[in-house]
Amino acid sequence: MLRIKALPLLQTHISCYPLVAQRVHQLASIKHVCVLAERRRQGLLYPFSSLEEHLSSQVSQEEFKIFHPSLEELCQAETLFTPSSQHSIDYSTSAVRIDHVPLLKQPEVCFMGRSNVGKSSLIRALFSLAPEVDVRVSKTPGHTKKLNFFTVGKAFTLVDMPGYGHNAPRDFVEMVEPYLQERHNLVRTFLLVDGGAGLQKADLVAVEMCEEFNLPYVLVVTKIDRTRQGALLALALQLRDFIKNQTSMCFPQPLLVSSVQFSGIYLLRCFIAHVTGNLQLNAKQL
Ligand SMILES: Nc1nc2c(ncn2[C@@H]2O[C@H](COP(=O)(O)OP(=O)(O)O)[C@@H](O)[C@H]2O)c(=O)[nH]1
Ligand SMILES: [Mg+2]
Repeated sequence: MLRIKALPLLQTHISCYPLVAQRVHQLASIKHVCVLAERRRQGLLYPFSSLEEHLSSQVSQEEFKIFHPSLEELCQAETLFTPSSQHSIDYSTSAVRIDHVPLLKQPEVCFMGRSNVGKSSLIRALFSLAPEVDVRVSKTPGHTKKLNFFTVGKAFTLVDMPGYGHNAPRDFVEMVEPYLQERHNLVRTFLLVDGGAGLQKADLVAVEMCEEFNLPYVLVVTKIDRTRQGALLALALQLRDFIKNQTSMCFPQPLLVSSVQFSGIYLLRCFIAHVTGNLQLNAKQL
């Protein structure tokens, strides 16, 4: 028999949204994080804080705190991800050809990464306060080459890009490349990197493409719950140096997330709220 006490992170409750009784992750909302003990709370809200204690005081942590909004700002960002009668969050459409991409005015962010990097899981976690949003997961990873569009009220659109693999850059030609090149309302690209695998050849091809097209992008390290802290810290430092020395369009701070434990999800929501122009921050952050 399962003992609920032994599985606190998997505990869920039924949402109060009227039509469908979907499951909502226990930590979907920041208010559930705020009641946790300090150390755990900090680790969920600002994942780098769990790593910094392993860092020698001689090593600069500056780049990991460039984007460091207050708790209040994280809460404000959450309202954007919370549906209401005036603010619906929905899967909108999919485009299998570039000329099927919908014309939209609102700012857009897109998520790209290798198949299996945790893209769908991350988008689900971001939208976990709107559990009826259908984040489609392809049964055959990397097989469906389509762009999925999600609308967040009138505030912004989020695009789930087709996963790529060993065939990159060939994988990019039909959809990814033309989309990135032509999308005028695209304000930020999130490039996901598997925390266990680190930067792979296909990721480097994606980095090159963002650089070539002059697109502002951010590296997001996924599945951080799976990686030992020492290895994760080494990866975070390696990515920081990589960004500093080999890129010009990449945000200097890699963001760390776990869609299972929900670490970094609140910070990423806040980052999206800010770059789409929906949240002013007190301190100059970006
Ligand atoms: N432990 C852990 N597993 C994850 C996480 N995110 C995704 N996964 C797993 O990684 C696999 C691929 O995830 P998915 O979201 O389908 O990746 P996608 O192909 O990039 O959309 C699935 O088995 C997920 O359960 C995470 O944050 N932590
Ligand atoms: Mg997917």
